Amino acid sequence: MIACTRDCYDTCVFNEEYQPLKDEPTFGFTCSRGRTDLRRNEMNRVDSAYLEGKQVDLRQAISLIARKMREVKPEEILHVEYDGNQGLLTWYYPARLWNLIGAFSTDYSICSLEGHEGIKAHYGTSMGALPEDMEGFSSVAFWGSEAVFSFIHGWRMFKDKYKITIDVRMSETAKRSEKAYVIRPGSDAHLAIALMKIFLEQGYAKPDLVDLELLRRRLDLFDMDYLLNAVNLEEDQVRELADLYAYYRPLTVIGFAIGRSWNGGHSAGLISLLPAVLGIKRGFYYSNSGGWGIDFQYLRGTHFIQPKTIGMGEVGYNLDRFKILFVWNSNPVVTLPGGDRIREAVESGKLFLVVHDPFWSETAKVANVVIPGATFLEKEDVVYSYWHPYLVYNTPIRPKRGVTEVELMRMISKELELSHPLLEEDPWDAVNVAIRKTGITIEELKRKGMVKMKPVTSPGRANVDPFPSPQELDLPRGEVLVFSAHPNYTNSQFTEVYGKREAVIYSGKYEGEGFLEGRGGRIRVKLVKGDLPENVLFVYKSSLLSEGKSINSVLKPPRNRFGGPRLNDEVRIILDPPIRFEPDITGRSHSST
Ligand SMILES: Nc1nc2c(c(=O)[nH]1)N[C@H]1C(S)=C(S)[C@@H](COP(=O)(O)OP(=O)(O)OC[C@H]3O[C@@H](n4cnc5c(=O)[nH]c(N)nc54)[C@H](O)[C@@H]3O)O[C@H]1N2
Ligand SMILES: Nc1nc2c(c(=O)[nH]1)N[C@H]1C(S)=C(S)[C@@H](COP(=O)(O)OP(=O)(O)OC[C@H]3O[C@@H](n4cnc5c(=O)[nH]c(N)nc54)[C@H](O)[C@@H]3O)O[C@H]1N2
Ligand code: SF4
Ligand SMILES: [Mo]
Repeated sequence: MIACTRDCYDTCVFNEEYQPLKDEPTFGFTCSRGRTDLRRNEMNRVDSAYLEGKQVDLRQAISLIARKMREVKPEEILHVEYDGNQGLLTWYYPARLWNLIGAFSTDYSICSLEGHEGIKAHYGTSMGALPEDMEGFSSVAFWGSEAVFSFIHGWRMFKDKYKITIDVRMSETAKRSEKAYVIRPGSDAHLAIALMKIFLEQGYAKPDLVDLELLRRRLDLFDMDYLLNAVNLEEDQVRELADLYAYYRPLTVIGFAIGRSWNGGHSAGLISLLPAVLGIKRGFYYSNSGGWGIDFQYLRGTHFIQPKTIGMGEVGYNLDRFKILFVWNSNPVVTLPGGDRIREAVESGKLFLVVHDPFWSETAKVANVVIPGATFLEKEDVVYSYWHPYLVYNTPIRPKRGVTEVELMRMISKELELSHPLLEEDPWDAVNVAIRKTGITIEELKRKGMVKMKPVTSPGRANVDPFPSPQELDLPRGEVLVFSAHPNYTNSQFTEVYGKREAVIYSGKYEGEGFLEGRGGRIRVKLVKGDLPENVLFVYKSSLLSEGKSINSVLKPPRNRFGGPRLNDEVRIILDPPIRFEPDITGRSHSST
């Protein structure tokens, strides 16, 4: 058995012939990436170790890495890794080496941290509905989620049910839903508050899961007109949505975009309260990763030593603090704000960059040292999902190429003559300890291939507080750049199969070429006019590169309430050549673009 390890809700499970399992959670179908993985596995691979662009022996590369590490202070080393592969031995366990030596870590906040914290603040857990709970719902509200592309099995579950979408544009999910509400970017907290006010006023609210008296006091601080103005909907529309919520009692799917938007954690938390106010138990779903009881801290060794951390949104702007950057399982030159500055720091000789990746990512291409990685089809690992409850033991179905993360960690430790129980613990023993709370042993998992976990936490009663005050909520004034998944790519991956896509900014008002300007700088971009609100600019998060520079090079995201970066930030478009106004035949002026 083998699970797709990509950062994806679905975590599809396949048999040895790489056919998607007929049973849950995969139901015999997968996405375009899943269908091409075997072919992709032979493309664009890093085939040996490289030093300054030249093939070298792996041992030579390792000894250079160790020598460089000896020359600097531990806190001048930063390791950046993310969810390129969700395996416990690929993503988590190898961080032990870096944590033990006292290197800087990121806070892993680029994607979902903010929303997790926002929801946890009310429920003590961010664990939401399981697939089996979802089956019991007759309706769904996709809130800031392009589920048609990003969550294909979740979407399939609700395809024939009543679907409501709340987005800042007519997304594909919105178009295929029975009802869609297009609101002002970042005004989700305001909308959730307005809905709660109507739930109380109309007698829809139930006291089973929340303290309604306290909630009423918090809600009284908000004026309905102010809320309606903020969300940019008519009162009738918000009342209609409240009625639909009370009637259909939908499962609320909270997309990760919510945490990366204005009022991020507040919005995620307040949206997650809606089902509780209606008395719906486990009525939301965000990400279940924190609910299985997998001890990620143990795997990373952070139960033993707490590393100093830097915000993932801030890495690109703080490179002068570091002399060595060690990257695996992520492609920060493209995907992190200011990530292009990594390339500049390497080229100017200020930063020594080591990348471990099976593929020639944009970050690998600019690295001083590249170490070839093995793909998930080529190594043993344990894989969990942030949606379904199945834990999978991955058996390789292709011959191994390159080195695994565990092997690399071991080689570097050995070269540095490091010895510590955390480094010497057998990785399978470490996994066994880390999954103890799930009640599953590694022995059982290896034998069965796939085992169903029982969550260790479940959202019960919800705390009304921390409820934001009107002063704590803010709204963008200008145009906001928003992102979503593309069906053929996972973040920056799969260009070897589906081609490189130049960034295109879709806008409600601009067409042509110009500059995209944000807090971090400006780049030249192509603009295409589409059906979008005036204040929304949209780009697929898999086509971030414009003339070789990532859209992330203009983003310098402020931190949201719980520290997550606000990627969906305000930006400006400067048309170049600028719009010319010419009189038209009616004598009024019109724009030529
Ligand atoms: N502006 C903007 N920026 C964004 C986003 C956005 O919406 N807007 N989205 C953000 C989000 S949601 C996320 S999750 C991040 C994702 O950011 P990244 O984690 O950088 O995502 P990927 O592009 O998927 O890069 C994963 C890398 O891991 C490598 N990889 C795959 N398997 C393995 C393996 O087994 N071992 C090793 N060593 N490497 C492997 C892949 O080849 C690839 O280079 O990007 C974020 N960046
Ligand atoms: N095919 C495919 N699937 C993927 C991925 C992929 O790259 N490709 N990536 C995976 C990863 S890493 C992630 S994080 C998820 C992402 O899952 P997605 O569903 O792609 O993205 P999100 O960023 O959660 O949500 C995107 C939606 O939120 C809307 N939005 C933006 N700002 C706001 C706002 O302020 N309010 C509201 N209500 N809506 C807003 C956008 O218009 C967009 O339609 O998907 C995962 N699945
Ligand atoms: S990327 Fe997602 S939908 Fe596609 S095969 Fe992997 S887990 Fe399944
Ligand atoms: Mo993500």
